Amino acid sequence: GTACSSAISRALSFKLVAECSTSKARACLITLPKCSVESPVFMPVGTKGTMKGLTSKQLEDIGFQIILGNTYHLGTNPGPELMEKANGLHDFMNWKRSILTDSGGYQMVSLLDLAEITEEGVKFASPYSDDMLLLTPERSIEIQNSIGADIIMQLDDVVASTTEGPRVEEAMHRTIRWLDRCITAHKNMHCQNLFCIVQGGLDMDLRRKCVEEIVKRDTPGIAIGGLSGGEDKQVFWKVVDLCTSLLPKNKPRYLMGVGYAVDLVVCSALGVDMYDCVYPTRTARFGTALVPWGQLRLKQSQYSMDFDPIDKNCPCLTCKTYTRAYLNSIIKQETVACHLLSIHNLTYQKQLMESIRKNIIQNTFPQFVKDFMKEMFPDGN
Ligand code: PRF
Ligand code: ZN
Repeated sequence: GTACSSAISRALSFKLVAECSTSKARACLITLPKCSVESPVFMPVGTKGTMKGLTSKQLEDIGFQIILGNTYHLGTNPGPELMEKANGLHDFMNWKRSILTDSGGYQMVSLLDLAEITEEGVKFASPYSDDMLLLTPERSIEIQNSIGADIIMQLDDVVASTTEGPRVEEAMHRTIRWLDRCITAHKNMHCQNLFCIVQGGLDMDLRRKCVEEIVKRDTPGIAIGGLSGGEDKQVFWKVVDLCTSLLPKNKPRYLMGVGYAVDLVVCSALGVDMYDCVYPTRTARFGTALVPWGQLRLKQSQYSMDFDPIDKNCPCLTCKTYTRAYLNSIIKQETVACHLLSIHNLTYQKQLMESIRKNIIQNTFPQFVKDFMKEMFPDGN
């Protein structure tokens, strides 16, 4: 795999900067090999300047300190050899700050419904050829070692959050067995941090058992997976609340696949430190802008004569340069509008996380939550 250049320091140091006195919210400093990360943090998905994706330069300008790197060459096209030749994903995409990669199985299971899960791993049809590929825990780690991200994820067995019965328990136990295989396979302990993932569906007992087991493995950080799949919000928040209550306080907690503003605020109050989601860029592609009072669907004709920016308080390039009317008029030539809306939506996410962090540090987080909710839900629901 892409070799580590240094074995001097630990690959992650974690500092609690401030704790809210009325909720479980915390502001932390997570120091990774390439860049420090201030949390709570939202990680955008860094694609290579495609339709909904922004360039590394644009993500850096918005101020992101860590992005999600694509594991976009799982096994093929052209494969890990490319990463070896490119000297890792940081150099390849010219991103000098931190990167996290996911293990790939979840993407395969959720994107291609042809995936089949066995004890060996996740079997799926290659998106590039007629081949069947088998992603084992060992293979996932080998690929992620070659990509060289600062944080890598274990392969986990994810079931839809609405699944009930023995399959949920099986997936939880298999996730722990796969964690052990990932730990054994991991070659770059001193420069890449392997995070484990809590599974167990919406079952409180399974979540409790899972946390108890994986915490023993003492990984540098812990993710909460298997949520945000259409389950009831109250139940979703309850599971997060339980997990954060059981997790060690001195390690980062990463809630996977969560990115709605209200969830970022609530889950930060519950003690989550890291998030990722395609939502802000995906919704940009559909012509929707995120604002503190909800969303603007800029395709609607009500904006065709509206000469205000998306949000007059937003510091982004799009809001400083263009009106709602202009965006409405170009939205059919998708690519440009999509980029401008992605810049705005990611700036909104970044600003929201900065506000959360600042208010935790200044011990004004409870009032911030009240103000946020009042603006987002003026009718109280
Ligand atoms: N596991 C992995 N990646 C994920 C998730 C998960 O559970 C989610 C939540 N459904 C998003 N991304 N490996
Ligand atoms: Zn803006």
